[in-house]
Amino acid sequence: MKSYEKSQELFRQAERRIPGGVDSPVRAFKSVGLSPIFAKSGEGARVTDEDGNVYTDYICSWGPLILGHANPVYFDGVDEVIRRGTTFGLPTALETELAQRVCAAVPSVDQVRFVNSGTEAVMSAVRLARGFTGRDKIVKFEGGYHGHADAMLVKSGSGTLTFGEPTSAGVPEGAARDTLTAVYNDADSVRRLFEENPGQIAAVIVEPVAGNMGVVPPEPGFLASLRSITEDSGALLIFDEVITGFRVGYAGMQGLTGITPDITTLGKIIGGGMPVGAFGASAEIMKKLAPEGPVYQAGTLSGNPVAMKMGINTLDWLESHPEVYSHLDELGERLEEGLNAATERTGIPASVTRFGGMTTLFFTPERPTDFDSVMNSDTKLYARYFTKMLDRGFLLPPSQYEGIFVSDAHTDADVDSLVSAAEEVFNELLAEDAQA
Ligand code: HOZ
Repeated sequence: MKSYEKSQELFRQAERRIPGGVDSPVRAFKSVGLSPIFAKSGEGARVTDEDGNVYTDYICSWGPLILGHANPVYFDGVDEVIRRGTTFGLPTALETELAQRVCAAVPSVDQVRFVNSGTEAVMSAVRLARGFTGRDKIVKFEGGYHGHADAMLVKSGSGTLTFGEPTSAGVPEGAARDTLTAVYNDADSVRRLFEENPGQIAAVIVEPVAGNMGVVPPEPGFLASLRSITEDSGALLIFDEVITGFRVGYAGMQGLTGITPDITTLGKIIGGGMPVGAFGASAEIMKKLAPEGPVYQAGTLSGNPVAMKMGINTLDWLESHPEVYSHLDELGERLEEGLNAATERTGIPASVTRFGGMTTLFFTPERPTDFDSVMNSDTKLYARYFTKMLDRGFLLPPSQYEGIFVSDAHTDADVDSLVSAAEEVFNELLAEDAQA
């Protein structure tokens, strides 16, 4: 058994001054019945905690670290940027440099504005959609998570789902009233909302690969239906590509599918591990934003030079190394096949979902396709699995409702050892249950 003593002491100290001891709820490890490990350092695919335990990391900061931890690529020239000054409250050339790269890569984006997080990106994109269309209602999907702005915390995923509050306390009725929810992978449920609310829906917002109720890929035709439903009714389609942007391919999910949304939100990878978000669209839509147009949006640290530089470094590497994407896909496929085989051999009631390098092992025999089927998962079994895997040196998401992320620093051998540890753990869990 590993010792987690130092992490536990740090957590006790943190709890005194930080609510729940953490700055983002999922990392509290509460849903897996543990206290969190405190990270000390990361290198490539490994994280070392404060007790000196080393793990192969399958959280990867929930997506930004596509090149692994502390890859020198992120840091090239960053020292110099820091020494010149970290924030000015004035534009810098680096913002335009990153904007040029994003606009060249992402089909729907002629212009982009940088913010500090995915939450901010979505909050601003929704306001922009409302300002552009003159309509108030927004359609989102059950189990879809788009950050923690009031209007998005309705039947949402990620931590809200993990802790059983998909519609958060503190969201005023007024803010939630204009948020309609549909069923992921069910275009008819969206059509019905448009029929019931004619001329009132400003936008449909969707994670083109759901990544915050566990990974749930879109069924064939689903995203295309959203495109035609929104087009037919004068509403905008927003792809929340905070996770999928520059991850499933250099042009994101819209590049892979050829389905072009009206507005795209981005984050994570475009900051190379620094806090960044962005939203972009056609020039026609973006000109509605202040100072050109009437939709207000601002931020003191937006377009921060250090974050811009790290984002530029990351995108430059990805653009010139397209093999990163095939590598992630191969790792994901190997993981999916390995876990499926282990599941079959042991008879553990589990199923695997995957898109590219994003995977979830759901403890339900039927592969989930939407929120309701995700909710069939045995979260207690997941918690036991998580604990045993952590002890074997595998850092998995501390919640059933999150995705496993691999990076370019992961290897086939990493994936194979995860799979064989998982099979060992499946057998242990089944043996324990047979004895109980
Ligand atoms: N699912 C979240 C990121 N998309 C997890 C982040 C967190 O809550 O810490």
